[in-house]
Amino acid sequence: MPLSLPRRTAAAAALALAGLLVSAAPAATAVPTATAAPAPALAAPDIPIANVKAHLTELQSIATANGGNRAHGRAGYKASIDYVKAKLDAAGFTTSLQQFTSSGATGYNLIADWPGGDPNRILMAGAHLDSVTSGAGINDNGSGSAGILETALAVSRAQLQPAKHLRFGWWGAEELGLVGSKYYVNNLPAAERSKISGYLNFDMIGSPNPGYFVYDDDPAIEKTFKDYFAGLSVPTEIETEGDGRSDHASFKNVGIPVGGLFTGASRTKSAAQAQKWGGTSGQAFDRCYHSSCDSSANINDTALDRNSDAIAHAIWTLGTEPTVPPGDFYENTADVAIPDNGAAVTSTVTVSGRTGNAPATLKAAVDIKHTWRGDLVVDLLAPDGTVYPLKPFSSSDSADNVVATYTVNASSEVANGAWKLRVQDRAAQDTGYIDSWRLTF
Ligand code: DTR
Ligand code: ZN
Ligand code: ZN
Ligand code: CA
Repeated sequence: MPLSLPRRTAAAAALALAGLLVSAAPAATAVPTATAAPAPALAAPDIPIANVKAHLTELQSIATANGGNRAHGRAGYKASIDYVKAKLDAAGFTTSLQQFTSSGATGYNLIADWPGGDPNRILMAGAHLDSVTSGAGINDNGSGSAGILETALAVSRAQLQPAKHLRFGWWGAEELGLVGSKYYVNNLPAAERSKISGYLNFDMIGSPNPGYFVYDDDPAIEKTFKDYFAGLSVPTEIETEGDGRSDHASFKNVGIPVGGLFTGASRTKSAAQAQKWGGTSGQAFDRCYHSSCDSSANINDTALDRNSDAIAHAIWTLGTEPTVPPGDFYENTADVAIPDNGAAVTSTVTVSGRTGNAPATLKAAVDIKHTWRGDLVVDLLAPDGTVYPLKPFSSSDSADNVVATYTVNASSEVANGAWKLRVQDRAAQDTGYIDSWRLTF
């Protein structure tokens, strides 16, 4: 930091006196400059719980008429598939039945595509439709099957035209070991798998003594669900017993981002959980798990309603995300004055429309006008507050301006959110301002 006042500093001082130096302008919300500003997310409709329950009533009737179950290889399963398919055909979906054999019996997956959307960016939601042989499987998993069915019908009612292509799947033989979903994924060419931007799984979403669990796999999908429940002031927990225990595992095993919701099975609800969710502590989330009593009476309507609405929220939110090609950048060109030898200031870019985490080679290009740049400390702050130092203080660096591009490994950070450039002038006299900066993914 020099003894005399360099010409630039005097000029800056004059501007400051005249009040002409731009003050800390409000952080502009940056938008991807390579594409138009992202379209605002459309609000999902409420999913009528009565409609979801009507599907469960039908699945119960099917089980009752077919030996009391809807298990793989039994008449009740095929009747369940036929019921769901008929609803989707009538609603304008393109459906297909995929047959497979397991344990000597024919199994069926039902795939339903909603026409339109980017065929190279597919958002998929799925649920297994089969029950165990001991019962009707209304919570496990009529609940998930009915929740995505009614959401699909809501897409049709809304004639939704999302950016992504929407696909729904109802799996056979999950109870035999994820057989149907594994068959689907294994028979999907790699080029087709890579088009699936995310798979959402719903297996038991109406447990009678419910918990509200969110899968902690893909961070963007997880956040979408957690934000929804936060909007309801319903606390959630990370789903910890499910890895490998439902159909999302078939997709996760081939590298497709997954997420989902779960209201609990045979594990016992703790006192703390009962405190935040209600219900009965010391009792299983679903006392009828894999039992003959998993019937229409084995459903908590509030849990089923909230989770069905959460499914719709995720489909509308993730499905309508704009295309943000990789390598795009987000910038803020608002000038922000840096107080001489004073408090740190920040400039924010809000990243949206991305899924997953930031890259290991996230680039922060900064343009700071400032004499004797050694005065400055420059950091990048991730949306969760993690600090990535970019430039340290230097008592000897007398050059002007910081115009540089820094590469940071931000692969542990969720891409979407408010990223901040933080600058502090830690020595008296020389002053300046943030001119602009940008993040390139
Ligand atoms: N395996 C599922 C039920 C189940 C048990 N734990 C989890 C965790 C996440 C999803 C599902 C489950 C079944 O019996 O169908
Ligand atoms: Zn089961
Ligand atoms: Zn299940
Ligand atoms: Ca500027």
